[in-house]
Amino acid sequence: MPEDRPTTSETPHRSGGLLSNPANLGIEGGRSVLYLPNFITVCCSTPRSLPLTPTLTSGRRRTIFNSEVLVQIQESPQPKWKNLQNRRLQIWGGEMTAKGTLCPAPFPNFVTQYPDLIARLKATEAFEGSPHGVPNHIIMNEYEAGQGIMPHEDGPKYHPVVATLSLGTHCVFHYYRYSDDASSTTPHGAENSGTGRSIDRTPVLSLLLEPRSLVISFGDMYTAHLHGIEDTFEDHIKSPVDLGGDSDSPANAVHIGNWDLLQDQKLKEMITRGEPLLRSTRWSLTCRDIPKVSTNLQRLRGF
Ligand SMILES: O=C(O)CCC(=O)C(=O)O
Repeated sequence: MPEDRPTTSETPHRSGGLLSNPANLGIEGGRSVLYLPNFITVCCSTPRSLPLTPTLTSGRRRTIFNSEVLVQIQESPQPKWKNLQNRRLQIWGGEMTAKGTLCPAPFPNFVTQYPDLIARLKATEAFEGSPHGVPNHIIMNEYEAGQGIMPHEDGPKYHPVVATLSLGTHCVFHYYRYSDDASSTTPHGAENSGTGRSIDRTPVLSLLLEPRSLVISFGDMYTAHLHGIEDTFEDHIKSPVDLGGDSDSPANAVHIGNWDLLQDQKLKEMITRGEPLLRSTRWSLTCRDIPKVSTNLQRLRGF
């Protein structure tokens, strides 16, 4: 088996802000990943700009409209969505050309103002070494229960730091390594792995991403690993608490590397009881900095 040693030296700046709090750095194995629970607080989770109409406060829609950002996402017109085979997405901040140049467009107000997502991402200092010091591009993916994203790398067109905000339901996020073993295959094909190399089906790290949490991947976890989410309707998590008897984790349960950082007691209790976590809709905001930006378009658009 080829070695897959974590490299902790390739960290982004950690001189202050959120990253200076050791509690935020507790990912098992010292991987180049940060997990920040409750990155968007409950105060940003109440729809503020829309009236609480009966539609918004009733049933399933109330569950969906549990954040200011989600209100805006749900209100966005159909043409803003790109439909893929297994999910749909929106691109904020402008389109990237095939050669990796961003044709910039202003972010929607709801990611710059309330909540002030870009300022909060700047405060993490994860983007301090990036060309613009902040993300200038966001892909917002919407996954229904049963949908996921195949293992892939984000690639060299972005500065090698990616911050992902999770909204809606939880998910289990896997990091994979390439394998030299020809018999290894990807768990469910490879999306944009771009290399034709085989992938070790056993994740090097799996994280439970709670709603409103942020995960930041950098260093070798960005440049030399892949990440993906299985297309499943429920997640079985291995409980680190052994209660014996019926509460044993099932055989397919996943070991997660961020148990000690989890904040959602209800989720933790379900895992401890050996219960599966049922997925519903999840929205993720994948925030990155594209170094090459088209200045011509910037001039034409007057910013
Ligand atoms: O939805 C996620 O958490 C991951 C999204 C992702 O990997 C991507 O957009 O490249």
